[in-house]
Amino acid sequence: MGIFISILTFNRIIFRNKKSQTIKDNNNILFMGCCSSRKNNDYVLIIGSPGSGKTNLYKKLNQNINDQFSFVDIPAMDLEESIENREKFINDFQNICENKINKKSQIVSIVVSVKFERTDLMKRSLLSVIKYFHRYLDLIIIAITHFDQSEDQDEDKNNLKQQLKFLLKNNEDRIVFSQNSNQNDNQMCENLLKIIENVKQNKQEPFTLKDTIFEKIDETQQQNHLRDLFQEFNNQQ
Ligand SMILES: Nc1nc2c(ncn2[C@@H]2O[C@H](COP(=O)(O)OP(=O)(O)OP(=O)(O)O)[C@@H](O)[C@H]2O)c(=O)[nH]1
Ligand SMILES: [Mg+2]
Repeated sequence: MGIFISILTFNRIIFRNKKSQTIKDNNNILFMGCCSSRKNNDYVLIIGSPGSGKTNLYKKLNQNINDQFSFVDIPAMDLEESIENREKFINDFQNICENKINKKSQIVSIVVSVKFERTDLMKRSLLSVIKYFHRYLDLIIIAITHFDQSEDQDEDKNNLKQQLKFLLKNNEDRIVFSQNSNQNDNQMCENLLKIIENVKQNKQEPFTLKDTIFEKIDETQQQNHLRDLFQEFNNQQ
């Protein structure tokens, strides 16, 4: 079993190596995510499943929120679809974050967008994203998009807050509702802004890729890992 897991890890490292080589060979043309060109160094990532309303939300935030935060529209997260998608997302995400996290700037919050639909489907979509950030649950804010499709907004708001708060350490205050109607945009953005400020103030530790599946394995680590693997393999012979 130990060997099996090790071989899987080994394959993953090789695969990732190949991928980064290809990217390098392509004259460093990397997808960097869409990011507001503000001077502010506090970044807020917008992540979510394909078609969950990330770009729409990103545009609303840029129109309505002044210079406090810089938003980043992260490519769709669909890590279970195929190994190619997964590896591509990991590479892109590493590059985006490496670019954003430095001495002067930090990622203060992660907004996870989810489309308003059947609650079990929303839970599944949210879990498929949030599970990769379990170390940073305190930074997560849920944005429920397409809320114009709700027939009873007050009731749905209450129900969803109760049903989804388990993803936010029971803090239902970190859920916002977004819809296609200009008159509500300002209110929604102001609301979200207050939540982001709160999250930033209560932040325990800075966001890094360490101990997430997005952590970059450095060359020495890879070499050591390979050496250990071969040694283990030879000992079995
Ligand atoms: N009715 C309604 N439509 C929305 C809302 N938000 C987004 N849409 C529509 O849903 C579709 C997908 O929205 P996007 O913002 O492009 O979603 P995305 O998550 O960026 O999509 P990908 O980047 O492809 O993963 C678009 O046609 C939007 O116009 C909303 O709140 N209400
Ligand atoms: Mg998009």
